[in-house]
Amino acid sequence: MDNYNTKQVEKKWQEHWDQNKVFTVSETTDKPKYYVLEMFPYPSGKIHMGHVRNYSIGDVIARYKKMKGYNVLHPMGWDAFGLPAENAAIKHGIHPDNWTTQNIKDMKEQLKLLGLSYDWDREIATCNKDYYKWTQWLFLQFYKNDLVYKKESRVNWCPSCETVLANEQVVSGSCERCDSAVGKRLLSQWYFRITDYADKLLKDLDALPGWPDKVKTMQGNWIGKSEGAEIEFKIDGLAKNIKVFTTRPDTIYGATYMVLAPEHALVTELVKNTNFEETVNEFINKLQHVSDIERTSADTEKEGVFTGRYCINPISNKKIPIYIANYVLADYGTGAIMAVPAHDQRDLDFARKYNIEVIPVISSSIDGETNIENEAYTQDGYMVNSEEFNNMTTKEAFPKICEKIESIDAGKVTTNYRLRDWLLSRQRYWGTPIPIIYCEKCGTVPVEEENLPVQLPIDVKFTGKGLSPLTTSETFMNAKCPKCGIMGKRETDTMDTFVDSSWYFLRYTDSQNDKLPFSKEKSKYWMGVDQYIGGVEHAILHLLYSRFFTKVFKDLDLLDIKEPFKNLLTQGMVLKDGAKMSKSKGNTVSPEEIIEKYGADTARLFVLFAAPPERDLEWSDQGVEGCYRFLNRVWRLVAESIEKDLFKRTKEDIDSQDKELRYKIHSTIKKVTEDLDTRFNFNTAISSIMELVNELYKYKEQSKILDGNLFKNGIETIVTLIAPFSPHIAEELWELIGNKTSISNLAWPEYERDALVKDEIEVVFQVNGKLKNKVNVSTNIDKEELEKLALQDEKVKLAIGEKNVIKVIVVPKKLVNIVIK
Ligand code: ANZ
Ligand code: ZN
Repeated sequence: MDNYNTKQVEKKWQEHWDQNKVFTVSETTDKPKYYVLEMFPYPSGKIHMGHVRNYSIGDVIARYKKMKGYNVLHPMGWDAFGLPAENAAIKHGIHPDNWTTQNIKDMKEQLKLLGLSYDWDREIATCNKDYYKWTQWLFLQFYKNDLVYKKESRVNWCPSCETVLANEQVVSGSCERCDSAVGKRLLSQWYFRITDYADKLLKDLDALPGWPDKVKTMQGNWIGKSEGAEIEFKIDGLAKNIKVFTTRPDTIYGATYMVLAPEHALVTELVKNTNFEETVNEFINKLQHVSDIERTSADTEKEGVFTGRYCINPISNKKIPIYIANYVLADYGTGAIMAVPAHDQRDLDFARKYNIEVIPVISSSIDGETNIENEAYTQDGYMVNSEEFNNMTTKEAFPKICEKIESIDAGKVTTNYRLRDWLLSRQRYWGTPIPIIYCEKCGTVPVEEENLPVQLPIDVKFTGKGLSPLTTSETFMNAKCPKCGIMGKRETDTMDTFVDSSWYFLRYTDSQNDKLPFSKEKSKYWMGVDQYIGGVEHAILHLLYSRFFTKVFKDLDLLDIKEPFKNLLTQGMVLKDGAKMSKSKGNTVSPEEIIEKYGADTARLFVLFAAPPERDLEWSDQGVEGCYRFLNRVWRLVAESIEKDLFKRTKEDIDSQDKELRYKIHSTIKKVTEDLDTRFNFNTAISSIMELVNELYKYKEQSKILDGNLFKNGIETIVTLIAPFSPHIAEELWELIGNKTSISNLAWPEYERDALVKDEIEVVFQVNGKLKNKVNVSTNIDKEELEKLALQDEKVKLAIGEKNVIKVIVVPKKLVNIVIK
């Protein structure tokens, strides 16, 4: 038999899987379904080790579940719209379409080298017309149901990408993509009404036991539900009220000033034609270019100016000054707060700076001790300085004060969310065009469904400056109004690529459908995704948006489920020398080179063996070498067995070595099955397979007479168990052993219970608690016999010597301890 030739073996089986459509699936089956999905890649042109890890994890699960008898859907596609293609166009003059198509082709070839069990017939690319047509169609359904709207607002603007960004794409004040400082601009933009679903998105996190807690916590914090009250304060000398949002109505007697966000609609009116107008306007201008994140960061100094106005606390009737300040944001709550410096640190910092009164209204003890210096008291406690509410606990006072506020018509209990509506429009070319036409007569008019897709034109100029490149295309810009027929102008913004990726998992269930984005029947059969795998960097945006889309689709009767992903696995990063592999750090290892040198089976085995999937994985050349040696060792074991015809050897009686081996075979099946089933402990599964390989070598070399049947069973077990991890070599060895069916279509082995019952067990003999010997005894041995055996043991006898036996303690099946003196 030949040596292990990775290239030959891997090519042969990749072609075999392709030609025989081994991983093509349909709904017509009597098996239970299993949908395993890895987050689809952006087609940058080259796969990296992070991809190899992500897809290897998915592939083990897919192949294992198939062998376990499931009808497995395992698809792959391309998140193909986005900025890099457009930047390449600007820089190198290549059309984004050509650039993307070529990259997809290249990356697909690289993925194929890994031998992943994808149903390539379902491949999608979000930049293809037959995909984005349906993204547009879905947009129209949102539009019809008032779930998408256009509004003018101050939005995050990246000066370098020349586009707006969603809040989610601003990372500590900088653009997520290019790291430039993000500013604010007043623009008219499209929004999805995701806030309508805030409560559902939060509540249903409880229905996701298969998600990591940390991801659920992150989503929960992002949605940011706060329960509190809206309270109206009358403005002194102006027939207007200011509404504040507070989570602490119980502190209302301690409100010593009021703060409006500088952008609050009432600010201009408050200071108009007063001495304060100038300073207030100056302050507003100064803040214009400071991002919200900077403004509210804990280490930013609290700053503000007095408006010259006062308002009246509706409960205490106290007159308090009105300020504007950097730390109050326009688009949270009502954009105004009652400031309680004694019990809120931000307010205290501000009050100390501007010499504003501090009134404690909560004490940590019932006797009314309060002492506020520079640290606010933010815990619960007992009410003080609060008239009829004094001496109540804060918990008791909270609802009572709310009741009072409601009874005098000064406000109501409310819930507030940190989540904002999702800004989806981008001033970019390489994205899904928004199917809207602006007509002078009819206003904003949606494109009719039968006229979809609104195609991206080819005749655009990429200058990298100014408006969306779509404005440079005459053919695109001018379009007839669907309502009245006169010439109108098309919307030139395109959609955020997160829109494309919020429903791709549904398209896979029905990727050829030309009547609908997906049919109800097919999505009903396959959804939800049984196992979703991807990076934790998508813990908020992508997952939240996909959940939102799924819930909307259910409400629009397009779908039957309320959550898209039943189980989520967030894989760790691939590190080299302790840092995340990245081009900029220059510490990458090329998957292609590793495959070239060792083969895909080794590459896969290494990334699965080196760490549990959720943990970070440190790259190790020795580790890769080790996996390669292991596969060679398996290969040689099979090769020798075939050459020496070992499987044909027969044996009359089974001896203890046979029994041991049989035990090992079946306990390995049990262990690997459990590791794959419940915990995805691929690394420990692989190490138990390695142990079994060692045992078989030992058996081959040391057994007096080799039992050919048992030995073959051991070898076949190894080959079957490694199939999900290193499928090419498994297929090849399986065939060499003489099997006709592809191992990919084989059933996963079941362990035999009786093989796991050892009829001999090891017991320990001790003298005065010290270990003297370990012996194997029959499981049926009784107490007296065990005691006799211990006392006759040579090593025990030696330890007793001339001394007297005082007592013998027997723990059946475990130990005998002999006490001597
Ligand atoms: C009075 C008060 C007293 C407050 C106290 C807190 C502690 P979360 O939990 O994040 O919802 N707030 C309200 N709107 C704001 C805005 N637009 N910009 C900045 N701060 C704002 O926090 C709600 C609390 O944050 C509110 O409750 C309000 O301050 C402040 F001892 O009101 B509180
Ligand atoms: Zn019209």
